[in-house]
Amino acid sequence: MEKQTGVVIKSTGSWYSVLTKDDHSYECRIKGKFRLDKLKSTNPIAVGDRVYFYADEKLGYAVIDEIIERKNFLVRKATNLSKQSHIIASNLDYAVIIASIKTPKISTAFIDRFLVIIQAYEITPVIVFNKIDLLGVSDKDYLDDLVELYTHLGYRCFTTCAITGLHVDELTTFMRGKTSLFTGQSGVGKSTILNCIKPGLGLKISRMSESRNKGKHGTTFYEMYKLDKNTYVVDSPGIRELGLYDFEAFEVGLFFPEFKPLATSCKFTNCLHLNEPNCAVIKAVEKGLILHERYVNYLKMLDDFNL
Ligand SMILES: Nc1nc2c(ncn2[C@@H]2O[C@H](COP(=O)(O)OP(=O)(O)O)[C@@H](O)[C@H]2O)c(=O)[nH]1
Ligand SMILES: [Mg+2]
Ligand SMILES: [Zn+2]
Repeated sequence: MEKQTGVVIKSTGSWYSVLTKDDHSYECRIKGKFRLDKLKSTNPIAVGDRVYFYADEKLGYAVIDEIIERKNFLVRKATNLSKQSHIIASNLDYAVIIASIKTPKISTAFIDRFLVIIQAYEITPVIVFNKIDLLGVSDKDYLDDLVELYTHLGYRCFTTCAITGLHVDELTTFMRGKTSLFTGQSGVGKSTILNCIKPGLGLKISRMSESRNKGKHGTTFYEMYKLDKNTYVVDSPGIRELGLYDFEAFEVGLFFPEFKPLATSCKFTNCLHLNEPNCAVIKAVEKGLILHERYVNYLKMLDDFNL
């Protein structure tokens, strides 16, 4: 039978749902010895992959036999101990981190880690502060400071309330024609925002009592949804999974935009800005030119390297 192309929107590990341009969905398997990865990944095909497939009449199901080269992909370590990677999703334009100031409480360490990792994979990070309806006056000031900080650093920020839909339309417009990954702590409102963007999507919303219980996830695996023609979004279980896979310690600072112009003034070329003499970054932190909290979050990331 004739080959068709489509995009992988769901994977169970043995079955893949492939959606064609005209919105037909096919349940596919992969060809016996299908291995294209030079990377040692545990999954040869991930959500977001564009593939060629054909319906095999003898087998009675469709078979994926070729993958179109990926523009980019996001990976995590398969398990803590293994050297193998697991591809989370591919061909992404944006990775959107959803955060709330309260319930759950915001973690700028999470956000800063996310920003570094996403940029390393050449995907554009975006920040959404949701649940702004819950904020009192001082919380609002804090939110304004965060938006100013991250906007100034060059990241696109949105502030939303997914319950009333406030400002969600701005995010919708921004995402149009692109493929985005949604991530963030459990309970921040990822599924609620998606249901708000596309009523009828019918994603399961976790009750607050559940979402406060860390580690419980309403979403258990990655699935891609078509929001409209050429607009896709992947809802992901949580940011905890994102790690510094295949990273060198000195590279972390390259993804802190406010460090970058200073790094050439450090005495050592591969300065880690830890405690080296004549470090321009440390000096800037001391002078208050770099936000102390950002620097602390940077140090937390370096902790992963057992220096
Ligand atoms: N007050 C308020 N609650 C929200 C908002 N967005 C989501 N929620 C609630 O937060 C809880 C978790 O939402 P959910 O979408 O399941 O979060 P997810 O785990 O990130 O997908 C649910 O009880 C939602 O009703 C918001 O903007 N304001
Ligand atoms: Mg969810
Ligand atoms: Zn330095």
